[in-house]
Order: sequence, then C-alpha cells, then structure tokens
Amino acid sequence: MSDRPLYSVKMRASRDGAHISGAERIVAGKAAPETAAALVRRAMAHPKGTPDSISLKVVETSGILHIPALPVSTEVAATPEDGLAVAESLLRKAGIARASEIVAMLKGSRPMRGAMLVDADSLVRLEPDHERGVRATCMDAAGAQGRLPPTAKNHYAEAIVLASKVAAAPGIVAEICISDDPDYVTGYVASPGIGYRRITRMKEPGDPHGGRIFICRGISSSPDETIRFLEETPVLVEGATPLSGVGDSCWRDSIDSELKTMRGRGLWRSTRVLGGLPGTVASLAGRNVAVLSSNGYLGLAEDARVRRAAADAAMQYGAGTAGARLTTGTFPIHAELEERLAEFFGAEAALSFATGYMANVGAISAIAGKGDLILSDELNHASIIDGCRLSGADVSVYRHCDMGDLRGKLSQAGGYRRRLVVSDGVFSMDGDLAPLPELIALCREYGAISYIDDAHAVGVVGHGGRGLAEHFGCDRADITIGTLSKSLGSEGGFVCASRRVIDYLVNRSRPFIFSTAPSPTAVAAAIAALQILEDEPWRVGKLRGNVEFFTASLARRGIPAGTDSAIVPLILGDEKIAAEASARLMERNFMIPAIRYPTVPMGAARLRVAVSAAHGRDMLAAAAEAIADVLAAMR
Ligand code: WAQ
Ligand code: MG
Repeated sequence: MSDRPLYSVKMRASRDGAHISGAERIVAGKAAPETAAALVRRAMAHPKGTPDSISLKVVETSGILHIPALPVSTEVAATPEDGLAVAESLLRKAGIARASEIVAMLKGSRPMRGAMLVDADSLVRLEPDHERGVRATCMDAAGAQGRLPPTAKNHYAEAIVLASKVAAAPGIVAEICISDDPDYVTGYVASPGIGYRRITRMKEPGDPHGGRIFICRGISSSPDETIRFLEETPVLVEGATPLSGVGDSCWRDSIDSELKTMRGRGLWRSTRVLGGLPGTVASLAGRNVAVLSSNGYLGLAEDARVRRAAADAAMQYGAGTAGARLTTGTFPIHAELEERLAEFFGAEAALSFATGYMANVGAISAIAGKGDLILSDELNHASIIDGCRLSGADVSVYRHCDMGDLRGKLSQAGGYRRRLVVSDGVFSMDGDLAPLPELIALCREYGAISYIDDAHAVGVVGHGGRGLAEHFGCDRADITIGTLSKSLGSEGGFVCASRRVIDYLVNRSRPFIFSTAPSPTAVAAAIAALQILEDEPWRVGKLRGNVEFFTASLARRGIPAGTDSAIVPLILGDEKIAAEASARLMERNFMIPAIRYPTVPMGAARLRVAVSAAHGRDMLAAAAEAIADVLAAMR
C-alpha cells in the first residue's frame, strides 16, 4: 500500500459493557495493520482492567483538514481550589462572563463518554444525547503517521490534538477539561484566543471524576454543523508534540510545583552576581556591600602573589589539563602540591581532588563499601552524607559530638569488614570542633578508621592553621580531608593519609579516576597560598583576634555568640525570620546569608557570619551593630 490514502484507526475497549479505553490514529495505509495491533496491545494492558471486548474500526479518510496546534502554556496551581480559580479566570479572559457557573457545571457533572456542548450565554446544553455527550474524534497529530502509538495514554499529547480540533470547530469559543483518570490532576482551559492553558492541579489525586465542556456561541438553533465537524471531519494537527514523544508534560508540572512549594516555605534560593575581587567588599547591583560570609578566611584569594602564581601557571602549563590524573593530566605542579600538603600537615602522603566535595565523596565511597559500617556525626556536611550514601555501606548516625553515643554504637557494631568514623573537624554551620583526641582514642579501641574533614579548619584552627590535630596537640586522624578553596584561596580538595591509603584511593576513588585533573591555575595558586601560610603564620593569629573582637562586640550588645573557629552562627529558628533578617542586613549593605533547611535542620535557621583575617575592625564593629539593630527591630 502507498502513503495515500490515509486511514482512521479507532479502538474501543470495554468489559461487561463498561468503557475501559479508547484511542485513535490517522495513518498511512501501510501502517494501519501495525497501528491496529499496537492499539489492541494498549487496550489489553490498560490499568483499569483487561477488556472482554475490543472493537477496531479502520476507515479510509479523505478531505483531511490541516490545522495548527494551539500554543501551549502552563499555569501552576498548588491546590484544586487554586486550579479551578485559575480556570475560571482564563474562561473569563476568553470572553465568557458566566465562567464560574460553567466551572460549577463541570464539577457537578455526572460521568460521560463525551463532552457537554454548552451555550456560553444561556448555559443551555445543545448536545442531543445528554448521557453520552459530544465526542471529538477523527484527529491525530500531523507527522505521527509513521510512528506506532505509545503503549500507554499520553494525556497531554492526546489532549492538545483534541483541544486544537475543538478550538477550530465552528461556533466553539472555549473548552474546559478535567481528566477522569484518578491520578492525572492536570487539566486545561483552551480557546482560539488564549491558546491551550494547562492547569497543574484541577482535582485531588485519586479523584476519578472528570469531564469536558465545549463552550459555544451563536449556534443554539443549529448545532448540527459543529457536532458533525467535531465527530466526523478528519483533522491533522500541525506542530503538536508527537504522540510517541513524552514531551515535558510528564515532568514539568512536578518541577513547577516543587519550586512553588519551596517559595512558599521561604526556602527559595538563587545565585547573586558579585563584582570585584573576592574579599571583604563586593559590588552588588552597583553598590558596595560588606561581605561577612566568605570562606576566604585569610584573604588569600585576592592576594596578589596567589593570583600571580595562577596567571603564570596558566601561561606555563595551559588553561586546563585536558586529561584525568591517571592518563595525561598529572603535571609537575600536581606532584609538587601533594608533596607540600603532606609535609605541611604532617602526613605520609596527600592526594588532591578538583573540589572539597569530591574529596569527601571520593574518599568515603572508596574506603567504605558493602559490608562496611560508617559512623557519621549528625551534623556532618552534605558532601560527607553524599559520600556515605554513594559508598553502599551501612550508615549509623551518632549524636552531634557525643562520644558516649559513638562508643555505644561502635561496641554494638560487630561483623563488619571496616568501620569508619567520619566527622567534620569544624562544623560548617555551627563553628564548633569535633573532640578529636577522644574520637581517635575510640577508633583505636575498637579498631575503626578515623576520618576528619578539616575543610573549615585549615588556615583557621591550630597555631599554624594545620587543623584540629595541631589545635589539640594530638595525633592526626587516619584520614584527614582539607580544602584548597577556603582559607587557601584557590580551588580543590585534598586527602592526607598514609601512603597505603593514598595508593588505594588512586586505584579506587572514582571521582579521582574519572575527573579531569585540577587546573594548573588552581594548583599553582594553592602552592603559593600554602607557602604564604607557612611564611606568615601571624595571619592565623590575626584571624583569631578578629573573631574574638567580633563576638565581644556582639556580646556587648546583648547577643551571645561563641565559636571555636571563624564561623559565628546566630540561630534564629524560623526560616522566614532568618531570611528576613538577612534581607534587612542587606538593605544596610551587609551580606550575611540566612542558612536554612536542608543545610541545617528545619526550625534551626540562622544567620551565619564568617570572619576573615582581612576584615578591618571598623567593619566588624559596624556589622555587630547592624545585626543587633536588625534583631532588636524584629523582636
Ligand atoms: N470528546 C469529547 N469529550 C471527551 C472525549 C472526546 N474524545 N474523551 C473524553 N472526553 C470527556 C469525558 O467526559 C471524560 O470524562 C473527560 O472528557 C476527560 O477525559 O496538558 O485525560 O480522557 O497535561 O480523562 C488533559 C491533559 C488530560 C492536560 C485530559 O481527559 C495536560 C484527559 P480524559
Ligand atoms: Mg480518562
């Protein structure tokens, strides 16, 4: 058979006389047998049940009308009430004054096979059979003729074809539709003027009631022509999403509604574009703001020597490495950086990663696997949590810094190949320290591996900025993670451990193996910053002095604040209050972010100040004053 003529293939399935499903296509003759078979398969697999009767009708069609698809847009509705209100206002926009009565008619209708045909002004029903309604049939998406029908109903793709045909019918001014599928809550209002407007929630999930109303004008005395067009004129809709394509209708709604929920709860976040060098002052939309939230604790990202080293490295080694570390991506500076890190932190060996996040995910997921147990502090950073999840090991979460709880869990954890105790060194949202000596002692007692993430401790904690071990004057953990991205002012993460563990990571850590090697600029900047930290340990002392000055300034204004690091949390509780306080501080040109769920638990939202050695005392004093004012005004 040739491509012409086209055939209409219709399937209708029922059980005990009750309708189960129906579908139709318009296809080339040679595609008709396959299409018929596919529609039968679809009917037999219908979630509503197996039909006892399937009728198929294959009819040659001629005089096919080609019409354009209505333009599609989506209205997000959070609740059915919302959705019905949106539908009403869209109908009004389409010129229908009695919109609310029409919505009420639809909600009150009994189940029908077809649609009501209702006069827009008198609300009189014009279809001859009120039980059945008018059925729009003989239509398909143009361009779908060569393709098999999908195995399941694609609500959107079928509805846009139907609505486009209906909108083209003589006398039709609008349509409203709610699906009768219990789990399909998206409906629409359509009209030639406003297009196809999807409404993401028209009913509660599980509700099996739906319906359609075709709204018309000027055909009360002779609706036959319109009904004939709807039921009999073959139409191909141009530019509709192909029936076999999933389109984005399956997932766009769920994304929209999640975003809306986040907005409603005060959890919406977006990026902010800052001008100037990283540091204590940034330009934001044309004004200068004081930055009290940077991780650049020592002001090295903006240090001219560090920047120069990065620039020189780009000229000497290239902008990127164009290879993974195990292939072509290891340059002399990678080896140099790792030697220097090991030396500075007093470890046998070190391995660098492109980010601190990757260092945690890459080390934890390599060290622990199925058959192992990870014991993890409840306030550990997201990168640790993600590493634990990715590892496939059993995970047991112990109470924050509670060594009694950790001991209890270790003592009950027999039968594992490896046991790994993981903790932030400095807790990133609270600024407190893990009790490293006790943690290491417990690990030794129970034969567990100790693992500390010193990301916020490097350059901050310990006399020379060497982290928790230096601070406590104790051994370092078996595995210590650090970052190049915070006080060292560059970018990247690293692991310090024994040679054996580092060799293991090189062979086992997938983020290490399958990532491009860190760029020469980042590596060279880190080396230069490490040199500065070694040569100028007074920077760490200056940072400590600034932190003490700032917390004392707050205390003088009646705000208790303490920290063991450079992170000063001001816990406010409610997410919206924290967001509001942050916004008011921004109005006064202080950038202090509100930290909210999921970064911290729900109800523990806070302002998080990060102090830097680069801050001037006057700026810190002014910030303390602004914080006190804002909090007092909001109380
Ligand atoms: N002609 C007229 N009315 C019909 C037809 C038809 N061919 N098919 C169904 N109806 C009526 C009938 O009363 C149904 O109860 C009601 O419409 C709903 O039909 O963009 O799935 O097939 O994601 O359940 C909208 C897609 C999906 C929204 C609508 O309708 C989107 C849907 P259903
Ligand atoms: Mg349905």
